[in-house]
Amino acid sequence: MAIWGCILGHKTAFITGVSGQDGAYLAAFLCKKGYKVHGLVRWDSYVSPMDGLVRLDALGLVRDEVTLHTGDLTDANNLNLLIKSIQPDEIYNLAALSHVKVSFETPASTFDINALGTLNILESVRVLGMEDRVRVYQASSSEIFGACPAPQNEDSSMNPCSPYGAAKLAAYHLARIYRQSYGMHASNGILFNHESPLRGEDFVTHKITRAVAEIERGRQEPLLLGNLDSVRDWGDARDYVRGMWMMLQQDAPGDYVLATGESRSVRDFAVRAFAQIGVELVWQGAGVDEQGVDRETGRVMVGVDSAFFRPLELHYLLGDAAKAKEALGWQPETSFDELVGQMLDADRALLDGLVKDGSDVLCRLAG
Ligand code: F7E
Repeated sequence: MAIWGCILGHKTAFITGVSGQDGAYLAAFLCKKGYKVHGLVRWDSYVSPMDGLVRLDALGLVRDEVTLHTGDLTDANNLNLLIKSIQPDEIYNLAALSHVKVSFETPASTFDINALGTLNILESVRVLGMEDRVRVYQASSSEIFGACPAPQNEDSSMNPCSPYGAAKLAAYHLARIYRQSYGMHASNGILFNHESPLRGEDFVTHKITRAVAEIERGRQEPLLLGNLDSVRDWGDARDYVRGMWMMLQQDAPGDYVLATGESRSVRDFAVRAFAQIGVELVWQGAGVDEQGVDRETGRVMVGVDSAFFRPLELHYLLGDAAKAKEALGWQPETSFDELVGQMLDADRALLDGLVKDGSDVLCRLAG
């Protein structure tokens, strides 16, 4: 099947974590390029099987374009059989426990999925003797840098400060070891934070835009956040999945940082999002007593809740993507303001019921 695919010019891709933000956008991107796309989804006892596939559904991909397989990254035999039957040209390992704070609560399963799961993919490719024909993308993360001073690039020291970051660093090294030991085309995409209307609402950006859209529609409770001074380099997930694909089109594998090179604090993000509904935030108080107040009305819009603090915080991330720009020709295309505006517009449309489930807006934004 793969041979015919090659003759016809169609490549086959296998995406783990296809139902997540990046998986859905990457699947849409590859389908547009003519790839045959297979995706790994974990079984879960949803009320409706579609509940776990909302992002793919929003991009119109569930029924026709993506072949879904039930499986689990921690089940090596399951992965072996799938990779053997799919015969992919490219594997994108995007499946992960991706919430840094949750990784402090479930460190063992985080390590199983994020580190051992990556090992299972690499080992499958090796034991199936496919290392000469399969290219592997490993979703690495700026969390591997931890406390390293900014800006961070491929040569920066890696001192993760979360179980998530430690597991991602182990996976990063495994990809390099398999590349060096077996000549495998395995590349690490060291991606800084990347957001979109499909971002889970427990990540700070979407939590903020959703709350702002709700406040615009009459919600009275303030938005409660954790560390307001944490700084991140926020880009657009749609730009970043393009970069993943570019890495696997290179003759040689490598490790690449993808980032915008611009950093902002959580506080800045909130200020920008509230500005879009005509609210100018001013800050009063300090620490857990700090509040973001509407300058005009004096109403409290943002408060601090220590429940959202992490046992150990990564304070400052700012990426230097010079290598990806030079070697891949990659550039982020969406500005920070466009990103905030698009996320807010998608939340507004969902809340207004302009679209049944956001599909129209999300498809338009899929790029
Ligand atoms: O937090 C602070 C929080 O959860 C960003 C994942 O995709 O990017 C993501 O990890 C910052 C942190 O993302 C709240 O303490 C304040 O400093 O949106 P986040 P993250 O932890 O940076 C990296 C690159 C990944 O690889 C990960 O998979 O915002 N913060 N208040 C808050 N964070 C959350 N979630 N909720 C708050 O209320």
